[in-house]
Amino acid sequence: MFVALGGNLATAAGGPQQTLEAALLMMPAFGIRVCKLAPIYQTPPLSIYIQQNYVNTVMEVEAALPPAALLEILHRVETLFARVRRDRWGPRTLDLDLLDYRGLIMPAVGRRGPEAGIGPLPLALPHPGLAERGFVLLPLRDIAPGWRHPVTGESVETLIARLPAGTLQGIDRLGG
Ligand code: A4P
Ligand code: MG
Repeated sequence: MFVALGGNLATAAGGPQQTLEAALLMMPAFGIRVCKLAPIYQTPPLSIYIQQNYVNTVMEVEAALPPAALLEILHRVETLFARVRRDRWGPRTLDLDLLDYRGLIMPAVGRRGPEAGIGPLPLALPHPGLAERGFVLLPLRDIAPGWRHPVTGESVETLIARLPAGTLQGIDRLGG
């Protein structure tokens, strides 16, 4: 199971990188075991809104929870870090997306992206935006180079190679 972490606003824990690190430390208390963690990347915002750079990473987790319960817990952790849903794709303190739950396929219904409004959307797996996002695919490849998209069977390497030119520009691995 893979979870993407991202954020671009400060919290009581500190800047976005400190927030991600604090959220990671909290996982075991929620029954989520972090098996692998990719390096943290600084990434330019993908959005219709002008906003600060993000930090992004991906973790591999194990949890004895069905997918909806796992996502609910991830949302609870987001709330602990003062996540406020104001605009879809708007700035946020912490975003935890369930990328892949043991290859399970739950097709996305309804509209996605900024046009979708901020109301809740039904769980979709794998995460619908995954294949288009350099800031997800690069850290995913770091910890799971053999990963394949559950629907298309394409490797993470193939998906990265297919990203439109310029998508990876400005995505930098942070030291430490
Ligand atoms: N939802 C359904 N399936 C899932 C899933 N597999 N994982 C629901 C997570 N959530 C899922 O999510 C929207 C709704 O989708 C929720 O009801 C959730 O239960 P959200 O977190 O409330 O809203 P969002 O994150 O603003 O929207 P969305 O469409 O999930 O956007 P993304 O894909 O999270 O993109 N630029 C950079 N550089 N780095 C980023 O991390 N993130 C975004 C948001 C935009 N630009 C970015 C980044
Ligand atoms: Mg999200």
